[in-house]
Amino acid sequence: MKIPQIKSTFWLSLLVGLFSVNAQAANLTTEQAILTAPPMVPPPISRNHSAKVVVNLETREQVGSLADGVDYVFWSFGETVPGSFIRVRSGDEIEFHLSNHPSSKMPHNIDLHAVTGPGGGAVSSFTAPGHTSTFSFKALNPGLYIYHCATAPVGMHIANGMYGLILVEPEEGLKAVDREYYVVQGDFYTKGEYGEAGLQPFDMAKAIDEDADYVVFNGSVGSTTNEHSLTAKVGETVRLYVGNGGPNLVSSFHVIGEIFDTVYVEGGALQNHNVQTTLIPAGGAAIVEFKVDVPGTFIIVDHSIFRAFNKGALAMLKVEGAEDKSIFSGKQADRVYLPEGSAIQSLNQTNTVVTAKTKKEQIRFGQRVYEANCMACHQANGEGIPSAFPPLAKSDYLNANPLLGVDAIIKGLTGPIKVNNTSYNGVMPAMALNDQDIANVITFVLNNWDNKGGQISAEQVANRRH
Ligand code: HEC
Ligand SMILES: [Cu+2]
Repeated sequence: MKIPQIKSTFWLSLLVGLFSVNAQAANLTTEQAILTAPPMVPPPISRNHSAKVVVNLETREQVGSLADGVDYVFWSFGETVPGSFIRVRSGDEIEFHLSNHPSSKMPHNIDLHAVTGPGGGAVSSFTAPGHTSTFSFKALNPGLYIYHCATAPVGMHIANGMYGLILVEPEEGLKAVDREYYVVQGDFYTKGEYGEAGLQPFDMAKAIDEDADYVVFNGSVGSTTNEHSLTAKVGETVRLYVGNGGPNLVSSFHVIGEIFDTVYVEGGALQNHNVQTTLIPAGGAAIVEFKVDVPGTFIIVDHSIFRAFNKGALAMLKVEGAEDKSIFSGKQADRVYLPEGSAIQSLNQTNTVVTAKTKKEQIRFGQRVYEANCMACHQANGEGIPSAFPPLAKSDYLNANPLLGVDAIIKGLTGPIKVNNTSYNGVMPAMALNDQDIANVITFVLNNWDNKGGQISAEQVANRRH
């Protein structure tokens, strides 16, 4: 969710920040934190000394888009989900001002995992609508940390989008890279199922069951895809600051077609190398770095993979530049693969023709042929699979002329066809079945699933071969 707009409170809070007096930090220089909306990250810290850093963050409750046509009332830090990225340096003193917008219905607070102190700041920052709370803390431990709202019911505030990342750079800084991005995963629970249009209320029962309707990066399905993709150029090193707001699910974070050169495990000091997938717990984070060597679109997923393709946990990194065929060739050939002695061929080669004498026998033998050769695509009940394999059940295509079914088996079938008013344009491979088996399987199909009945003989099949 992103509602781009320059906050009028920004300049006011800048002034407050510059002139606020804090005795214990009197000998430190004071600066205003630069905050960014996802997927952007504030610039690296260049100073070599500690400072007093003033952070002004505002909580809001507002309608945003969770998916195409699906709206949701997000609760946020800084008008985005995840909230604004905060970047400080180990040893800094952070003077934190949390403002709760007057339009809010709920009080909010903030628990920063980078804080050493009770509740991570939660109690000190508890803020009613239309109020601002101030507290200070010293960033003692470098690392990448989640922050989140911790107002009761905590799960609900987090489920509505109240989380973000704070980076505490080590004193020596992080090594320079070409690109830095900010990505946070979160799971959402709505009254309607995935994709159900309209304004969807939060579903507490599903949240308790951990039965997520949406698992997304940066607050919505498609937040970081197509024209909103992350970008890089061949040869550059990309660093992703990745968090997981939860509330419930842990992330199997993976970039398809890349290997992480370095992972700062769990966002801490431990560096692992050559990692395919890194686990990011709810309320946790990781820093991943990789050099992009070849161009293309790299898909970022939660490799708990149904979440990626069915619940929204999919983002894109588009890399531009010259191909390097020595690293990745692209497809070099596509030939027909017909291994000798495969099951299909041996059916043809050995002369085990089962002669069925009656229609009843044909149907019985035909069922075996169907189960061995057709069921994988057309399904056990003959209903096919929408937009992939047409139905043989009640098929107007087959019933109009069963010999076209015979043709499909002998020669294969491709190109657009219409079955029961639905268009298909797939590929059915030719099947190396003998005449009797083909006669049997078509007879079986014709006498099942509300088809019109009838019988096809081996002779009829033989005639179609010429
Ligand atoms: C690999 C998947 C696959 C297998 C195996 C397969 N088919 Fe098909 N079949 C298709 C596809 C795809 C089409 C549609 C082709 C098109 O769009 O032109 C099709 C179309 C047909 C049609 C015409 C359309 C209709 O729905 O009536 C018939 C009849 C048919 N298949 C029968 C069979 C029989 C019988 C077998 C087993 C001997 C079989 N198929 C095996 C994929 C398959
Ligand atoms: Cu809250």
